[in-house]
Amino acid sequence: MDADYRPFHPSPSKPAYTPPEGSVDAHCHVFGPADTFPYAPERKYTPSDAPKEKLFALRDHLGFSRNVIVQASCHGRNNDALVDALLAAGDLARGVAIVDPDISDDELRKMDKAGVRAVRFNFVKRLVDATPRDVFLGIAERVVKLGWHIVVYFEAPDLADLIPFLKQLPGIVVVDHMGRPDVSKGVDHKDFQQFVSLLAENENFWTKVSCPERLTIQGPPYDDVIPFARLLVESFPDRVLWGTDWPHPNMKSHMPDDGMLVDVIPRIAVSEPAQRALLVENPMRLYWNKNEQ
Ligand code: 0GY
Repeated sequence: MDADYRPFHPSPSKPAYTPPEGSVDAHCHVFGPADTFPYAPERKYTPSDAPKEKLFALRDHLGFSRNVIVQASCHGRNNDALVDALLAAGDLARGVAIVDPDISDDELRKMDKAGVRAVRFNFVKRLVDATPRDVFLGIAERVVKLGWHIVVYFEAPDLADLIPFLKQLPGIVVVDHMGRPDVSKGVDHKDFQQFVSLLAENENFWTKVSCPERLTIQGPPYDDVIPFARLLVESFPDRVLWGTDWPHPNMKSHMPDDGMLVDVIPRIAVSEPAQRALLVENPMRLYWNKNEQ
């Protein structure tokens, strides 16, 4: 683990909010353990191990039923830890992989069988070396044939440049962490409004209303992030997902208490139908191909 790396919270509180039956944590990771699943040589950070058993225990502790486990940059394009977790979880988890452009159809099929339903394209410069956009497009065209979708991670200043590329992607495109707005600028700022317009004008775009702990300037209980997430939930109720982002890689300011993150949910999805859509119906439709729980 890097010297300045913060491990996940050792004993998250029990949330006051009870998620609806069948809720999905749609953005979380597994890391290592490194002696079984070594970190990628090209990684930009070395986390503390965050194995599947800990993730599944957190899921139960928080009152969730399922996970969508997202491949993180520290494991590069080797999805073994992800696939191992998916196989252990059975029907209770789905996965988002990061793949090589020359991955074989056979390997893609194996991942599909294990529960992978998407690939992730990462544009965050501190996390990855750049991949040419035509390489990403080639991967996208292959995986949509399997019924998979695309997850993208970028930061707000890069959105304007990325929009033409994002619009070329086939199928559903899910944007991580609300496109990482600068919350000090407010929801009416042109940068966030550009993101809102992207979703308004392109019905294949979804977003995760996640990561208040990463976006906040004020800190917990994350009052400064609530208006951003709430606006998205209210504008696009059937295209939003929520996730813990456990084990919260690269947090510099503080390590969140996952119970407190769950307590943000009723502040961003105020009504019971909005909470059911966010936590159950939307992720079940996208990752389990089911209209209802
Ligand atoms: C997240 C956020 C981060 C890291 C990664 O792939 C990754 O390493 O996604 C980050 O550092 O912002 O969603 O886990």
